[in-house]
Amino acid sequence: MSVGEEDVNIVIASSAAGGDEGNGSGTQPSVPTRVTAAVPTVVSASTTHTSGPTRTSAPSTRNPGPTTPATSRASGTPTTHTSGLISNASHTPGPTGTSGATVNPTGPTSSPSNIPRPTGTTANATNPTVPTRMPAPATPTQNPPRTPIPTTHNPGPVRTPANAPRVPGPSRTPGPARGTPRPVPKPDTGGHTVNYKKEKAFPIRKYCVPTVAVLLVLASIAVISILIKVVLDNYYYFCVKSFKFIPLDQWCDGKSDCAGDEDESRCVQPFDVTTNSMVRFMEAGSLLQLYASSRTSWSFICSDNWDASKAKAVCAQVGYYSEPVSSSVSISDLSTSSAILYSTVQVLSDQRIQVNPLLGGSCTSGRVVSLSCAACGIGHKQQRIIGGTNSDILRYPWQVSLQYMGQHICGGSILNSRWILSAAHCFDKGQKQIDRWRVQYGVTTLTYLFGSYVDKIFLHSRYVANQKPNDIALVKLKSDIAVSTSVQPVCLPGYDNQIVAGSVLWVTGWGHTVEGGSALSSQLQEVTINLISSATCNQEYGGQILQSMLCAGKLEGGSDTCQGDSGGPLVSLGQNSRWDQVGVVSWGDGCGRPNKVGVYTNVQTFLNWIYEVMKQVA
Ligand code: 4AZ
Repeated sequence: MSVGEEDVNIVIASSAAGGDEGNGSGTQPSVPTRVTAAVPTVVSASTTHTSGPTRTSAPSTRNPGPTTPATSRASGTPTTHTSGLISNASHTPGPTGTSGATVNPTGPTSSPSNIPRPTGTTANATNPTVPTRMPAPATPTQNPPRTPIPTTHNPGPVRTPANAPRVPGPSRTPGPARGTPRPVPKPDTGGHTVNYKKEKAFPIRKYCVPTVAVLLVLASIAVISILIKVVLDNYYYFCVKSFKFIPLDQWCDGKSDCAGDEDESRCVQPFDVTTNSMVRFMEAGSLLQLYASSRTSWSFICSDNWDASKAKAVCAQVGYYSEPVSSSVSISDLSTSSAILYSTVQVLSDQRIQVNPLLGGSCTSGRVVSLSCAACGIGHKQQRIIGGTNSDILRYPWQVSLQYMGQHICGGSILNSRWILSAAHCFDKGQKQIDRWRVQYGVTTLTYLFGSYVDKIFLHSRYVANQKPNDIALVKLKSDIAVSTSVQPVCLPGYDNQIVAGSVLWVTGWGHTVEGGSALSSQLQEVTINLISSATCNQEYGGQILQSMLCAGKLEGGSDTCQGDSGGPLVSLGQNSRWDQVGVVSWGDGCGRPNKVGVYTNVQTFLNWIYEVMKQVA
């Protein structure tokens, strides 16, 4: 989207009864916990071990024996103990709040000094009943792994750390063998036994080398597989039934190359509509009108005997299957001057509807039906800041990104939980394979993960590739979209919706922000533009502007759509304060050039095609 200066405008969308394609609709609006570089809690009390327990707060049965150098991992300076925490120049204590006990590598030793434990540190070294020594999360190089010495001991002989040269003690009991359960610690009984466990060096050669080799082989296989898949995906299609590859350009080329037409079965296809919908909606009040063939005319539907089942049946006729909302409007409030006819509706056993003319035009209730087949057009707040270019999906929750093989190709809009409206030319460049398309919705910033799968894609049957007319497409999703604040359908305009030249319109997309640019916008953009009369537009475009197209932009240039915006919605604030999609981004001469405004598919002229496709393909 190319964006220039924007005006602040209020939308005035006028509505008047007028001729159209014979049908139409409008539906009612609707910390991460900062891993605080764990301030090392170093309690540097340099209490050397002395004989006899002096602590009362955590009665330890451990009577320190003669002090042994802290460990071989330490500097060799005497270990200093505090209440449960050992502080030592080379011993990096655990971070505050860490519950790993900081222990004296020489074994649990009570300290005579009652230095308070640092806040938040759960030190259990002082607890004689907790012999397991959990190494504090210190740097491994500083604190090599040590095997806990599970046995508690009382005034014992000189204790030697497990990984220091062992000095035979008078009554050393060997520690438990590797892998054997740790003995349940018993309270010290005053014995002098110290258990040691000798740590074996990890046999790096034995285990690491083969493991690394296996990992390398697996990684190589994965890389090669990915490469093969990428090559195949880009150049070949695999026919599952006939178990063969065909060149990619034969997939979805209109000719069968695989058994059972497999290569032609899941492709973008034209859809020819030959029937006329018998349902339409006025823009004002979303008043329902049905075509009574017996009278060969459209009539309002009298509220007499109207109920939810009738509302559902009527909405199914235009391809809407969610819960409709209906209300009634007094006939006296109708602002139409044409001869008004009233009918009632009957639902047939096959759920089709039958329109019954009311004899004499009488309607007992004096009210007619207003019907919304979807809670649509509930979008951005109307008191909006004009001029900003960065937008938010909450403002335009119907905006979607159509993606092919993980690339954003076009915009689109949500009509209901299954259907997306877009432009036919989005599927021009060989992007015909349905299974490679994804629809991304509910996002402000373009993302490519978890898009919805596509079931079918239909182009208007009179659209010709690389030509401008009938540039409209419908995408049917494989599963329902769940509506939320960031995912909402847009309304289709009423059959009689009229927007006059100068009306303010909004268009959104992730397209280029500079003509000829190479990058999409990662954040959804919006731009405010005005409806330009077809007469004015045709002067610039040499008569190419048809009734089925709309022109919108700024004649001075600067505010426009661009590559990547195609298929996206041009919306107006319609009557009933709901957002109607009046256009689909289609084409234009460059982006944002003066007197070369954007050209849009006129949605109103395709209401019948949209309704019939959604109804027939349901
Ligand atoms: C495009 O290439 C495109 N300025 C879309 C819109 C416009 C131009 C190009 C209108 O998809």
